[in-house]
Amino acid sequence: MTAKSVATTPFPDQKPGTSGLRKKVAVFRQPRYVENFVQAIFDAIPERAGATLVIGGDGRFFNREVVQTALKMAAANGFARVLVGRGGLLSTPAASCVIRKYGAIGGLVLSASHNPGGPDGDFGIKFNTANGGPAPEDVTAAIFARTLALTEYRIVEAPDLDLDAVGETCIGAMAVTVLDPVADYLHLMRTLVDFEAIRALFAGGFRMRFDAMSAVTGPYAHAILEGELGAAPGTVVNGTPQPDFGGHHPDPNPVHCHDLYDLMLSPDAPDFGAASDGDGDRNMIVAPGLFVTPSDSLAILAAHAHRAPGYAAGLAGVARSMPTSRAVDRVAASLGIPAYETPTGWKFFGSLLDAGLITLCGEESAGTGSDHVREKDGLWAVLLWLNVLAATGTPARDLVHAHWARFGRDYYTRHDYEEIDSDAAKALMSGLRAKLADLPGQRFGDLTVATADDFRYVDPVDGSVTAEQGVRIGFAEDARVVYRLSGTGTAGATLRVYVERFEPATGRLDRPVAEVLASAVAAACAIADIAALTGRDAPSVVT
Ligand code: VG1
Ligand code: CO
Repeated sequence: MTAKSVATTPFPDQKPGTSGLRKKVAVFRQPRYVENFVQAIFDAIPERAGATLVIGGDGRFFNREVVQTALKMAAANGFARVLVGRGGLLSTPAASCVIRKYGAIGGLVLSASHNPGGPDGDFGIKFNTANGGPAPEDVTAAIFARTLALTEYRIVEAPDLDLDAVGETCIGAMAVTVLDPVADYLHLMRTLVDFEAIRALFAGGFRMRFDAMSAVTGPYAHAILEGELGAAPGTVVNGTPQPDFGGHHPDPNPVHCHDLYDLMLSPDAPDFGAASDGDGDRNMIVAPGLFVTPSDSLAILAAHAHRAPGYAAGLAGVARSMPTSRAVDRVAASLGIPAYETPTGWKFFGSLLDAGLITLCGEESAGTGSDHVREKDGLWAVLLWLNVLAATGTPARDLVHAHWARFGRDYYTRHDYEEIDSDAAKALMSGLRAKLADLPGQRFGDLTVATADDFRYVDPVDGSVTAEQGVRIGFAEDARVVYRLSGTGTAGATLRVYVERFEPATGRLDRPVAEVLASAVAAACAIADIAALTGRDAPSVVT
């Protein structure tokens, strides 16, 4: 079996975004498109000869074809071994786990996460480095630069491998191990959370629903929740991964996961509801009658993590992305540990986790994680919640209310304006940046602007600087608005507007979120002139 070089020419649009390269499936299916990007990644790994690579994806349409292509290219590029999940499946956190456990040099994670799948949906390829985390900015910049200079890619001519049976095989001199995608992840979870306590909880009649949204978490949730922990059969719904996610948008929020949300808000609600996204790194938590915002979930887990065996020694520190509410900062202050604020995207947590500065971290976009892997981890968050519920014996809803009664409540909402014109979006952001200096002191309804800036991050570990990470407006009344453009969309631009307002523990903690935030939302629209510049008088999605 010989490797051959195939002549190619660059594609100009292979710049990785917030989380890898994401495009419509039709873009990825252009001849040489996948090959070019994979070759550019491999060229960015100078030490690849003799190394181990991990390959896996969320099972969406085109996953199998890209796995086969990547395997043949890995063989032609000198890797000694590839670990691939059975059926080409690995959830994003499981891929991170496998990279770290087996000392791989990195991995290809094939996913467009929460974006829809199927032939008309999205596909994505992300490179994770040896720490198991998304490649940092300097690596993605090198990959992009390489995509613009490619003249050839390398591949072996070989028949497709059978990926549906666990075991050892090879392509030429390269060994290929087909792994059970769940096993290593399950072992790791056993070391972090108290399976015995959660088993006792379920044995005592605790009822839960987990919606896997026809995506990759299904097999993990079936095996762990129903298999290991004894949750009643039927606890996991939509548990079989589908290439098109059953036609749904696998984004675990009250809008796209409304079946679960509606159930949890109905009189028939079980004790706990949770869901995960396309690639298994996001989580939604819903208590009976109460959606738990991801920002609150992070704060609550930080306050109670010591109840789980993996975190019994306490937390070194915590981090959140800038648009995430400050709820976790309040917990950190009470624990006397540092709280870091990073740009959006999990890659920015990597250096803090590697340096041991933080133990838990999260984002407002339903991402929660810890130092156990270098990705956010949906099912892990659910298991940690179950551990906390078992250890405290407190119903989920009461736990949230008790948290607010102690720390106050950060009322929070995010408004997304999807698929707006790219030039209009850029004009809106540059218009905002141009008036930052004039905003302080201006009044909008009952709010007065106190601060206005564009978030610039200096990584405390390696000193790297990332600028223009979102415009943030702080109000004297302890409210905040943040604007940024999405880096994961595949059509036009998406404007995200993040709005929050703090109510101290002594204040009113159970008001409707929309009511509390109405004036801040109005200020956000007025300051950025959203309706005039985007032609939209309402957001497409409110979470
Ligand atoms: C979004 C979220 C961000 C998250 C990213 C990847 O990015 O806002 O918090 O890290 O998706 O998550 P953006 O640039 O579209 O706002 V996932 O589950 O899509 O890998
Ligand atoms: Co995801």
